[in-house]
Amino acid sequence: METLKRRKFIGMAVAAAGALTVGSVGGLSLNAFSAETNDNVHLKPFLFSQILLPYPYNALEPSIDALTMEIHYTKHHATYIKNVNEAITAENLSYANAAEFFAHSTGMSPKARNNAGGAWNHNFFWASMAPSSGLTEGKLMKAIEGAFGSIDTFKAEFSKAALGQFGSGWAWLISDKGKLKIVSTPNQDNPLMDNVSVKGTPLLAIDVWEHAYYLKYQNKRNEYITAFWNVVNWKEVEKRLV
Ligand code: MN3
Repeated sequence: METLKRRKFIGMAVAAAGALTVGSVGGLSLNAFSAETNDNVHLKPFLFSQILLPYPYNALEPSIDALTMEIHYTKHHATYIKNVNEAITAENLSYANAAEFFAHSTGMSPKARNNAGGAWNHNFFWASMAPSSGLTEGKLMKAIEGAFGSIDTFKAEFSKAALGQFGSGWAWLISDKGKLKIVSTPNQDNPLMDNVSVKGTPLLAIDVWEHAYYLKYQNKRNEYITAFWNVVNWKEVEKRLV
């Protein structure tokens, strides 16, 4: 018993000494960190990365064909990611995240801005779709009905914006300080960029560049937009509504 107590005491003493050592080391590294911060040490800048496609290339058939998905993801999107990260390095762009990056898009080089938009927009677009769709009762349906009157009216107005976007671009459902709005943007611009006329939190997007539909739908953008409604990931859209 006596031996056990002594051992226990020794063990505690070692633990206490260990704690003290750790504390000292912690104190030292904290001081070192403060010094680094004061010297304005360059932090690693935010780089864009491509999300893993949340479903196989053929998962959205027949609405979106597998070959279009594969080329769109592996060629178009991958290239935007590669190019924006090249621009970030070459131009020494140092932002903490995508939101901060886009808040400074005015004055950026076309390479940085366009490819950043392409990188982010496609990640958002892939996650906006799913093999099985279906909008059920909930806060999203309420918000859409409140803003547009009905789901059908919303779909009609969103489709009109997508169809009416001249040339390449995107149509978006956004929340502008809690108010739902439909906007469209040219090229790879998005509603997070400080240069766009109506900014807001993106909730849903459709890519209306020809590369998004031409293999299957050719010039019939309207048929692609109609098919898009079959694969909208409403659960994801609802999650984005805060
Ligand atoms: Mn695209």
